[in-house]
Amino acid sequence: MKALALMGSILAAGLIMAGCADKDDNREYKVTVTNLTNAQPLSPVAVILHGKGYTMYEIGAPASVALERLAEGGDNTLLIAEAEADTHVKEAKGGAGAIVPGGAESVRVSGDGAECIGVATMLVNTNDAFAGSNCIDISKLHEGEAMHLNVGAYDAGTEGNSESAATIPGPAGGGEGFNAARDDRDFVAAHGGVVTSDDGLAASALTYDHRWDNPVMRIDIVRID
Ligand SMILES: [Ca+2]
Ligand SMILES: [Ca+2]
Repeated sequence: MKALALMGSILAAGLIMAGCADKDDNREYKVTVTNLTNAQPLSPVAVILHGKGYTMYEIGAPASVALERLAEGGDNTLLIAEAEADTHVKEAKGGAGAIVPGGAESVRVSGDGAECIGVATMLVNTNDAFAGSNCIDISKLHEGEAMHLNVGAYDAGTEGNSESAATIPGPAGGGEGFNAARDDRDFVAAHGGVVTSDDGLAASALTYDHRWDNPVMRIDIVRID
């Protein structure tokens, strides 16, 4: 009986501890990004846990310089640094490296009171195509629950889609990344896709392999705490 009583008190203590953990406001999410393209490596992702007061980009509005740097050169550092300095952002993290076609990477972010997860990455064999979502609503995701969505490609609108080798930083071109000039329509919009040399754009460094059908990326989110 004594042993049983002791077990009972240990069990009770365990439940109380679990109860305390549930009241902890810190929430942790595992965000897995999967590259669904045929020949478009994705640049190191930016994953941002934030409230609705923060906006990474807006369809129809000019891209920030930070997004321009990511979309033209695959460089997420300014985007992450600016997000970290924003009071509406709980945590901003970069991926470990490029994600090859068919590959995936997981990034964990945590904080309390966030409503959204934002994700952005460049399709590196393009001028300024990126994929992502400004605000994936995670406010109703309970601990242990998962959600996923597929996303298409956007054109940052900050570089003309010449497809020339000199302007494509990915392995298909080996050319320039970010350039401060804005020789495009200067607003973010859905990407119409690449033309490629196989479809008559003689100066294009791209071929049929580099085309994509949307979606280009899958995002899986699991709330783990
Ligand atoms: Ca463009
Ligand atoms: Ca530019």
